[in-house]
Amino acid sequence: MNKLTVIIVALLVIVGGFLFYNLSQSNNSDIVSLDDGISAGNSGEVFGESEMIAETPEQTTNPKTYAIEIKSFSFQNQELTINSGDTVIWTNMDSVSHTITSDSGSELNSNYLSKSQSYSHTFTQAGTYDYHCAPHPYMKGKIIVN
Ligand SMILES: [Cu+2]
Repeated sequence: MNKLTVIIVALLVIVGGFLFYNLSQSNNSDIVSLDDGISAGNSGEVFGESEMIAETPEQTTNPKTYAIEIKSFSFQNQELTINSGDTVIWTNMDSVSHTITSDSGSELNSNYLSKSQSYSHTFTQAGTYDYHCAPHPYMKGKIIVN
């Protein structure tokens, strides 16, 4: 009975030490990721965050989402510079329908957006993306992806 108790206590100490070691490792990788330049965000889930970084070490910045309003027959940000992986959401504020349509190619190809409808697109390749509104070709916009 006494020996069994000693063995159980010993096992608990070993398991506890192992868990503490892993916790230290997690904290270390978290600090490294901050040094890599990850923009400060919510760090509520330390375990989840370090797991994600461990699986995708090539990802060094958090993707961002940008909003562009279409108002008075105009794209409110006529030129916007973003990073690869970022998402842009266009929202039509006019009563007239508009589109987001690439000048060349088919990267941007929205349906007709009626009032308060949105179109979103995630850019995964660096480049300059010129676009217009199909029924109003004088409405112009440009997304620069770094
Ligand atoms: Cu339009």
